[in-house]
Amino acid sequence: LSLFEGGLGQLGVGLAQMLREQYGKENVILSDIKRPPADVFNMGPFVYADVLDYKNLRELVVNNRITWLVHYSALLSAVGEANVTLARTINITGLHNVLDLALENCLRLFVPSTIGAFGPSSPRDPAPDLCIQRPRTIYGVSKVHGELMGEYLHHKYGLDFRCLRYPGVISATTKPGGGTTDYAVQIFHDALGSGHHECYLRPQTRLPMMHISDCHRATIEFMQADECQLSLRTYNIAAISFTPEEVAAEIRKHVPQLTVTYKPDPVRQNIADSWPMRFDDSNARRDWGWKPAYGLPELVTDMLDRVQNKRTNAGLPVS
Ligand code: VAH
Repeated sequence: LSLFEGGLGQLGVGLAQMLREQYGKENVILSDIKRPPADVFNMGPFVYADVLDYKNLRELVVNNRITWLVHYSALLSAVGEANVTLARTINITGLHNVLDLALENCLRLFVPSTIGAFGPSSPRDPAPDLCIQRPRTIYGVSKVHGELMGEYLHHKYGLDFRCLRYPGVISATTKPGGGTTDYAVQIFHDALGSGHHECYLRPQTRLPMMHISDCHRATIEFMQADECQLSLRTYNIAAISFTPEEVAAEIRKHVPQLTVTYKPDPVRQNIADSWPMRFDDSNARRDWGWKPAYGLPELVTDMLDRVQNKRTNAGLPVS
């Protein structure tokens, strides 16, 4: 039985849906501190859970005989830089609550990390699993701390801690959470809406990215891997790596009228310039068979279809 907290962010609902298809609706509990939309509420069990309220989390784990915890609560890169104290509290104190809970109840724990766990002194093209990590955001610092704490508790107490460093995740029906890669979602909505995208990164800013379906499948395959397969507890996973001008050019093959202007936002440009341009995920491919399905053409085709469907269902004009 798994409990997701931070379940109403960009990733929680879709992953819960996939796990429910495999393990049954009642065996996956989604939680967050916000009221869920009706369709999410009707999808399966949803409860209130605040990652800062240890007693609330412990009651949920005990009363529902939870065995897996998926920890999706975090403030992402850009929003964290605007709320450093809150980001430190949620991303570090919240993480420690989840780690203590996992130890106390012998839970298996999945915690995502990110390309943001690397910094300007890390190898950038590609960044391997094991290298210098001196990130320059509170988000990145908190995620490196999460990796180190999880691995320490695994080696000292045998905690089944599992962590994947996600690239920027591209989704059609859920909003990204205020990060630096969010432009790569917005550009699809703009292409089919106004036809114009104002990009807050420079045209040649290369970042690792991944279709949300690949992200969910990687997470499930990793959670299902036998422990004896894992030579690491934290893995990079990669799929594609593109720049704003490359994704715009690919979209224009379907939406020729798309125009893009570039107005770099210093905060997010500096963050992006400190992150890897590509990931080396050879350990994930070798240890537990990771293999992405969506390249850039497939991602663009799928995203345009899904965003167009979403616009049609919302009664918006076809561009
Ligand atoms: C961010 N989308 O931009 C998140 C993610 C890899 C990027 O961590 O902060």
